[in-house]
Amino acid sequence: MDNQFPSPAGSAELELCWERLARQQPQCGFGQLGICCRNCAMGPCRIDPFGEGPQLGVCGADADTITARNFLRMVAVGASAHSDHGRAVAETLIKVARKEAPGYQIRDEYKLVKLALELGLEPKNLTVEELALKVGQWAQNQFGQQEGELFFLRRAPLKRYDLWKKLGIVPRGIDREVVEALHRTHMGTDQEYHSLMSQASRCALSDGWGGSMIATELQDVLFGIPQPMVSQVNFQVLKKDTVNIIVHGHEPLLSEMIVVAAEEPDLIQKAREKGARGINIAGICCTANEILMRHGIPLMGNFLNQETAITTGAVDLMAVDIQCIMQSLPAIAACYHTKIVTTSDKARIPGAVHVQFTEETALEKARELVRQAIENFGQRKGKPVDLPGEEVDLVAGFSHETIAYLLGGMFRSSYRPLNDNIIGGRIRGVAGVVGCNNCKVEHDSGHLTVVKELVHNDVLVLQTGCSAIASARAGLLDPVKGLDYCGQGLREVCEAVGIPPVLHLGSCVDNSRILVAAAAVVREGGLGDDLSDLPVAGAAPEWMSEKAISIGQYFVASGVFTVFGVTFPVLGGRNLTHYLFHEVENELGGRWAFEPDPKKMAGLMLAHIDKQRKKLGIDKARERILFDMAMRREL
Ligand code: NFS
Ligand code: SF4
Repeated sequence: MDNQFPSPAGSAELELCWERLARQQPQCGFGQLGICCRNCAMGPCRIDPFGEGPQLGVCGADADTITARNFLRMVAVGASAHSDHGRAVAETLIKVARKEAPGYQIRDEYKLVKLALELGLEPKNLTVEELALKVGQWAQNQFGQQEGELFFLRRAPLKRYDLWKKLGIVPRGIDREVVEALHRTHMGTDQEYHSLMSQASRCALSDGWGGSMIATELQDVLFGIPQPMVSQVNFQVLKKDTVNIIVHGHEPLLSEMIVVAAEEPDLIQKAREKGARGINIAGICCTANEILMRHGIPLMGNFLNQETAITTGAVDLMAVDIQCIMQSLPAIAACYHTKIVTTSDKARIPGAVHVQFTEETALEKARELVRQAIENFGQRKGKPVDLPGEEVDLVAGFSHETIAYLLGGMFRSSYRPLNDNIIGGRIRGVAGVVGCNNCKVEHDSGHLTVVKELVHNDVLVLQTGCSAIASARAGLLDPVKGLDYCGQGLREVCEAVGIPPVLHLGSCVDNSRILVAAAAVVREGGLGDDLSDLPVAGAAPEWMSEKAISIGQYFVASGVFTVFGVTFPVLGGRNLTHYLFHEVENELGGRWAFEPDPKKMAGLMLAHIDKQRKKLGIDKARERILFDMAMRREL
């Protein structure tokens, strides 16, 4: 029997996800194609992809039904993860309004009032707390709403909204759509893949235009709309002579408080007494993105760095909250001095210390964690620390609001200049490149190939999640160095505005910012009257999470051409695959594609963008611009 737990540092037996992946080989082909079902006890059933063995499960379900049900379940899980995060933010806002959450405050009254007005609330005669309470309760009700439709859907262009209505996929309430998705996938319920996919759209829309959008909006109210700021990324953001705390996971609720606690003079003093120069915080995954966007806290890395961060030997404490946290962390940390602390009662890990976080005690708990880290710093003495690579500068903190402001200026903040540059051809189109790392792909290589190829071809790239961290590490978020990768047209625009060619919009729930920005571009005019008219495309080159599938589905249902790499979970259902890759475009205007080669992936996105430009009648403008440049060069 092989050793299941890594042995002390430096030993060849320390296993990380790549070794565990190797041990899993060969992985199940049925699972990869999505054609196994264990939804009832007459199974598990599997369909023979070669057509020789069984083509039906015991209940008679065929390959399309089985893959469609599995896909819908992925959407439901992804949507619930994002949305439960949104719910937690709404609950916090309510507690802040009731003064039950000391430590928190409403940082952005402007956004609160703007949101309240949009909701039709009357802010006059109300205190900030009273208004926050109303907005928080409104948000909470969006989750449990039984009838009607989610409010933020009306942020979409009218044509899109009408299409959703016509197709009957307007989400009623966030929780309701997730529950219905699970119900439909129960044995013997929905057994028609089109029907299952329409629920996939409805459930995914309740994520993108519902739970995720609520998370983003209310986090902006509580913690402030992100503003562009400079920060750093890589192993080197951990310091040999400071207490190093890593925050990892997704919600900013706890990490915001850790940031506050780490700046308190008495705790800094305590750290100094222990011989440290100070207290240093760095992030991993989306929690990292949240506090980067609002405080400039440096990024340690993305999903595939969570284990290697520990193996640097420099981490005194890693506080995790929810989602994308590997169960291996405590065992790896046991080989070092690192302490792993879980903080959410939704996410416990054997071997980790648990410090229960609540909004009421958040600041206190954050201080406790910082104290534990300081205490643990002493254990690091004399042990080797290895911080490879070098620090890379980045600019992050873009939001729908700041993009409009940067482009249009303080007094006439607008998307007009962006639209004009797209119409005029300097910017060929806009792409959202998002999502995870997957240890089946060389770390970050998928993201970087796609992003570099796009900016080289004058496509402005918007990013979130682990994908944004990948680009940060490669210098693409540097407004000066990033320009080296740009085509001439994009370069001119970025230089004029002073932005990098790759804009970091935040965590994965902040993909909702991309939806809002895209709707604003449509509203600005000149590029069609629906999201599906825009010269835009989406991609997740290294996806692994069910959340990514939910995001992909709401992009497609919002009219966006969306390409995923690595693998695609329904390939064993031939009709379903054909539907998602082709036919669905006739209904939704967007469609899925699968392309594991990142260079080809970028090619597909560019081809789609060019097709859209042609349909809009703006393909000639670009030719003219390029011709001009060639002529200029000749001169
Ligand atoms: Ni998104 Fe963020 Fe990263 Fe993937 Fe996980 S951290 S919410 S799921 S792995 S991008
Ligand atoms: Fe097999 Fe049907 Fe049961 Fe799935 S639901 S395990 S296909 S019998």
